[in-house]
Amino acid sequence: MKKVKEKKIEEMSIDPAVQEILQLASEKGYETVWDRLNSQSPHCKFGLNGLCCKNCIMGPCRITPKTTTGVCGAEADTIVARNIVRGIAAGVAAHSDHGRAVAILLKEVACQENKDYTIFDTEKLKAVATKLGVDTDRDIHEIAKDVAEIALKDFGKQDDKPLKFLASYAPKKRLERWLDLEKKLYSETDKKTGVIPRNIDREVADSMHRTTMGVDHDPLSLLIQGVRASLADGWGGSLIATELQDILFGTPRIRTIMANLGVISPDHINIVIHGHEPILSEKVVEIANTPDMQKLAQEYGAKGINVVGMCCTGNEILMRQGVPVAGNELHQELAILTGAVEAIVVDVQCIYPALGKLAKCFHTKFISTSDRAKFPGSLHIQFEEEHANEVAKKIVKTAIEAFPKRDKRKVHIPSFKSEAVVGFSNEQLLKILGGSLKPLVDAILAGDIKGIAGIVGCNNPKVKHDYYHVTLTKELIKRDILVIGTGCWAIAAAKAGLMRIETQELAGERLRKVCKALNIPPVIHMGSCVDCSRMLTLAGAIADYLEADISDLPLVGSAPEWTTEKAVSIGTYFVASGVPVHLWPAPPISGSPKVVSLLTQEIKNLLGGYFFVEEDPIKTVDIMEAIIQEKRKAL
Ligand code: SF4
Ligand code: MSK
Repeated sequence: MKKVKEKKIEEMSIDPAVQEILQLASEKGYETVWDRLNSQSPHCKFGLNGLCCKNCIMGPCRITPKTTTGVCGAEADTIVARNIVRGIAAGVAAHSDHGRAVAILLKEVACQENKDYTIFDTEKLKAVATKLGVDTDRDIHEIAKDVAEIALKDFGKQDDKPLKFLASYAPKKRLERWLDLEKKLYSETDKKTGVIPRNIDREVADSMHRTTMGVDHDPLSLLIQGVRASLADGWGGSLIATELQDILFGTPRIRTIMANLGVISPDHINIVIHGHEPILSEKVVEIANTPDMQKLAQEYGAKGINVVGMCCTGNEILMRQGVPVAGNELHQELAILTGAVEAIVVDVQCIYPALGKLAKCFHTKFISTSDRAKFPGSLHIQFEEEHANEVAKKIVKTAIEAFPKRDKRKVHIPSFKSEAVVGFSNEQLLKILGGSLKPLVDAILAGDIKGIAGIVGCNNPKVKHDYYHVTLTKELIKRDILVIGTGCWAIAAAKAGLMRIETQELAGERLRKVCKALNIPPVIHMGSCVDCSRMLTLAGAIADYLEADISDLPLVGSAPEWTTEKAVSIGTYFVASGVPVHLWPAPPISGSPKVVSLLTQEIKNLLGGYFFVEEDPIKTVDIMEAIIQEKRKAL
């Protein structure tokens, strides 16, 4: 196979801290994700086009112009649709399992079976309870128990009614549209099918069931189930995770943090927390900051303990505790390569198994903590919520004990770090707006805010790291389009300095005026991947305020450097909620013109949202602006 040309370091990332460490890795011979991508390239075309099926052992089957069906007779359309639905189901499962863990913890705290955590934000608890129709004129623990039970029921109920969280949070016109679509689908297909999720786990199971060999072969029916599963994520599992985490750990409020590898301290014991679930990271931050642990760190010769975040668990503790963030997805190996990390502590999702081998080249302890996520080469310290304080202490002590083994000759910490204003929960936004959405809606109606773009998702070494995130963001604000977002995009924007108040100067005149009046940057950090639900509920609130549907609003979405199956689920639930969504790299569907047409065109008539694919970020913004202008005509 033809070997691909190795990329130059400046083609790999726009981040100077990343370039500096990649230079070091290249000189010292450490392998990174970019090297492994190079070894895997060029990728198999069947996989890239979605034309490979291994759903039964008569296969694996590949579709070519000569062999147009698999052994069972499945055609390209079926195979491509099945593959994408399986990806969505995996993404839904990941986000929703996260939400389930939080719901279980809330119930344990409510029943006072777990004393290591408390109900931190009673105001948020009452707000969530009111939305769900729970009586709030009672003891706080009783309210929390009912809220947790409703959440858990959304994972396990067996009736066909909509998820309670979806029914309570989705805007009125959107709910009506989904119900109308169900009626249409019932009559047209004469069979029970629909887009409204009934039970989060069931939608994952249904998606897996119908994509096994010999079940559902109709691409539309398959994709409709993909939509239903994705909605069980956005208006179900992810929403539950966000809302209940706010109750347990506090609703984010505005604060200033620092972002990039420069937050790693040469004099402190550095603990990087990476993954997704704040249940673990909140505790590690809390315990590391206790006088006992700080004193112990000093006894070992360090100035103290410096906890920093990475990826979405980084976003969680940054939003709630102001913990600095060392980077996004592609920084995880680079943090170890600074030689100054005593422990990289991980829970679930987006963690490269390569960390095990790399950590062994340094004094770094690679600590896994979830029974769901074990890694070759990791030190496993099982996190148990009921003994959270004890386990967190053990983790922090393990990091402290690694400090004397740090090899000073290997320490190389790039100095780059940027300030960022973060913590924009919907509650905070509302507060900034004076308690009502009116100023925001008025600014949209007047055209001072031309539209809102939500950017989400990962990094992907196939594209220049952070380049798409940053270019898209700068170009959008220049055109008076407010940018909000989550996940690794949010960290990219923070590192690039785009979340500073001074970024107002990069915005178009009209957007700048609004941001100055509100004293906010034009680039808004809304949290972790599950917090995409904050963007959904914000869109829903604007829609309800205007008595409109989300699809009537000048909103667009993008996942311009996406990697994970979770991003497919996120993109799909935004489309299913009425928002056009841009993707780059292209998803693996090009092997079926039928599926491409369903997801980029026909779905628009069904749900109002649709996907589009574009590599060039400026052309992408042209398309986004055209969509926004079109929607504005009907406002
Ligand atoms: Fe091949 Fe059909 Fe089995 Fe897929 S399900 S591997 S297409 S025989
Ligand atoms: S962490 S899902 S790489 S955004 Fe949520 Fe980043 Fe994507 Fe993971």
